[in-house]
Amino acid sequence: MKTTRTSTLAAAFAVAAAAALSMAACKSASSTASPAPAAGPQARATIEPKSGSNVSGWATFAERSTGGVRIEVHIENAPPGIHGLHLHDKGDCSAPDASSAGGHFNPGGMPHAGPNDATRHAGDFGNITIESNGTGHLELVSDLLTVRPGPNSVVGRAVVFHEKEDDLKTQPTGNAGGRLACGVVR
Ligand SMILES: [Cu+2]
Ligand SMILES: [Zn+2]
Repeated sequence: MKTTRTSTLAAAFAVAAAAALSMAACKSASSTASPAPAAGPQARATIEPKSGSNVSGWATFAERSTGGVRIEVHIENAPPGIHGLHLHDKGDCSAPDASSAGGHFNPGGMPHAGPNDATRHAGDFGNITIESNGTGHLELVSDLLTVRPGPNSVVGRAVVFHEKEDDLKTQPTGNAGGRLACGVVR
């Protein structure tokens, strides 16, 4: 009886000690971490159907306090599979085939490539995978873009969703085919 009680107490103490330790860990972590960064400049695009498709969606751009832009893209009603997705030079989606958006945004005068290549168009977001239900989601961070005004700003450009997969090497388009949807970044 006495042994059982002692071990129960010991267990209770161990739990309390662990809780105190984890609280202490939390406290020291929060006191040494830098405060949450204030929200930086943000921009957004509403992606609309082009070339007779039903594809729609949105894209958001958030400038990080540590540099670079966090990009999130959501696509709906698209053909399942892999599709090229880029930021194009001109914020003009008025043409029925979105040709008005121009070529890939390329302020650095680089060759076309993939989003993980050091040398690439700033607008090279690579590909987005569309699931069998017609939706797709893409998240990436780019160190070649800003949201605030400047030569690399995303504002006044256009997000374009393509018919085919971007092969990440064919110049200057990645051979991604037609433009199924387009949205101006504002
Ligand atoms: Cu494109
Ligand atoms: Zn490109």
